[in-house]
Amino acid sequence: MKHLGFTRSRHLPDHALITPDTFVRTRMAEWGGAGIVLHVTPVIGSGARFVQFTAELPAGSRATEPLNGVQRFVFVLEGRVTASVGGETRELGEYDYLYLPAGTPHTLSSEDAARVSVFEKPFQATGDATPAVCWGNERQQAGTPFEGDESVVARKLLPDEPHFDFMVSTMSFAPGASLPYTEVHYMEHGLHMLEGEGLYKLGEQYYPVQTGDVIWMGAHCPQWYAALGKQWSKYLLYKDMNRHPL
Ligand code: UGY
Ligand code: MN
Repeated sequence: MKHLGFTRSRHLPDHALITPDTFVRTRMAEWGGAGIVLHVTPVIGSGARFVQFTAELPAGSRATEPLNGVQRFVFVLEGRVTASVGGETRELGEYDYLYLPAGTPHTLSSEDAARVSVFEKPFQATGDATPAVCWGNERQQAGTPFEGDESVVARKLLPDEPHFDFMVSTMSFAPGASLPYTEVHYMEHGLHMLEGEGLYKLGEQYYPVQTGDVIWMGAHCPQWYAALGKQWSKYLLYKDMNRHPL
């Protein structure tokens, strides 16, 4: 559908829909030769407090930790990635993920081409416990019905503890299922459509969305989703949590 400048991508002050036909790659020093598609940054719309990007790792690539003070969450979309943290090395495959607290030296390398979705956020310390490294696989997480609806399943990928200042979860929807109401909240979202298709209401607009699309929802952006098609749809969702806004 890339002709005469047409795209489904939209960039507004409180939300953005970013479709793969508009992805543009850059490099980042700590990602070696990887192609980085920066989706959500502090300069999007009226501003975001986190960063979301897709890293396209070529065969033989190697990445290291972000700037000091920044946490990283990595989710494998495709291929295999070798992660080394604190003397431990593990192979990550599709839907495996890894959370790295701020200031955790690590490497992420790939023998063959791989694609990962990454969220990064400066850590807001509370004086209480600090988060530890977390490994997991999305498909092994127990799902819970979202607000009591069995046709909408939420899976939390990080511990639901107050010392974490963000959560990454997945939301899965049976065809025809929807969020129970239009949400309006202070917390921001970064979203990656992993499976299926649906209709996303952002602000006053309704957007058809499908696998591969990325969405940014700024603070207080009205949001609602309904699944279309014949299969369950699923999205990966970042949300800041557990901190006073001031
Ligand atoms: O909990 C949430 O904020 C989530 N239901 N939002 C969303 O899916 N847009
Ligand atoms: Mn929400």
